[in-house]
Amino acid sequence: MNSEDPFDRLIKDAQDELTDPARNKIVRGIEGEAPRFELLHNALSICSQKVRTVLAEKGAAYMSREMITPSMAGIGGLDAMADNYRPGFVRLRIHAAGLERMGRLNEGHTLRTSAELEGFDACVVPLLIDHQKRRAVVDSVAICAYIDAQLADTNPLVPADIAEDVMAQVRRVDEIPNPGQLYAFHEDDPRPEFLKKAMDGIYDRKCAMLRQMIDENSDDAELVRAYEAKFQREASGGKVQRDPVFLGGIKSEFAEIITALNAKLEASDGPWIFGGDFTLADAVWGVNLFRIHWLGHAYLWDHMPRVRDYAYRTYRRPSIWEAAITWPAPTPPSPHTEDVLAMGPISS
Ligand SMILES: N[C@@H](CCC(=O)N[C@@H](CS)C(=O)NCC(=O)O)C(=O)O
Repeated sequence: MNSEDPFDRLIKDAQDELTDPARNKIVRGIEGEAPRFELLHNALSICSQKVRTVLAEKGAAYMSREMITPSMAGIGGLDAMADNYRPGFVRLRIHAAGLERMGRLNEGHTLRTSAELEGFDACVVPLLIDHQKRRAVVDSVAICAYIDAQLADTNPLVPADIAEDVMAQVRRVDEIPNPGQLYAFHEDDPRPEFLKKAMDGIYDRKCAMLRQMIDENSDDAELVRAYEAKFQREASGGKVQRDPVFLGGIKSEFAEIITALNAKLEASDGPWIFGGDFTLADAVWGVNLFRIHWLGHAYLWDHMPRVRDYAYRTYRRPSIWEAAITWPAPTPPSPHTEDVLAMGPISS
């Protein structure tokens, strides 16, 4: 690493913000070898869980840098600045995104995280660094596809003959309004109590942190532009977090999403969405179904045994088990998924 090189400098600045040794560790490393990949991520973030799942499917070693996001701070009762708002991290994301994406910054919030639908958010996890190719990659859809393409010889998750169909499913999952379940206060809200507590007032806390970052970095126009957009986005999130009409729409959307998944599984001639082979579509569905389940919404597939069996099959896939379900971090267990934890993974 050369501290004069702009890319190395950006990486070093981001790394220097993440110094807690307990949150920096090498996963699947080989003694004496620096891993090719480095992941800046968070335990609870499903976008991070998808990327960790792909790395696990590939058996890839990586440097894991776990970051504290506002939700994580809320759950852990921490009064800390979110790592994903720190300048070094945000500058690295801006660099990775490039001019085109920075031209479409995300300023609204419809309680979803798809960059395709909402624009680019410079202040979120995950981010992958490929030290061999000297590239930083952002957005979980792009990162998952990138890892699969780079490690094409091991366990292909986007097989060439069905690549378009697999990626269409991956994008479909990316569009699911997950924050509409995680952050929002619905009628008959099934979320675990610790989560309701953590999410109460979260958008105000996010806005206060972003205001602080805007003030502290007023000499960097690009950074301020990214923070301002994020501030607008989080302020709009706060406006719909308890809006019963808006949330009614999200609830119906989830029911439609699961019905569509059921139809997709019905059309499959194997245990996975595209037949006998586990693909990236199954990896992202598994992670997302577990999140829905963990939040208390598995009733959505009570009358769809095909979805229920598929959900458990994905949970017990060793990669998902490791990357999303039992990833060691202060993510409290949910009463809704106690039965899953009692099961254990199944080797494929
Ligand atoms: N489209 C992005 C979305 C990333 C995203 O929204 N990450 C969330 C966690 S899943 C996050 O970092 N939230 C923290 C915040 O908004 O402060 C991706 O897929 O990587």
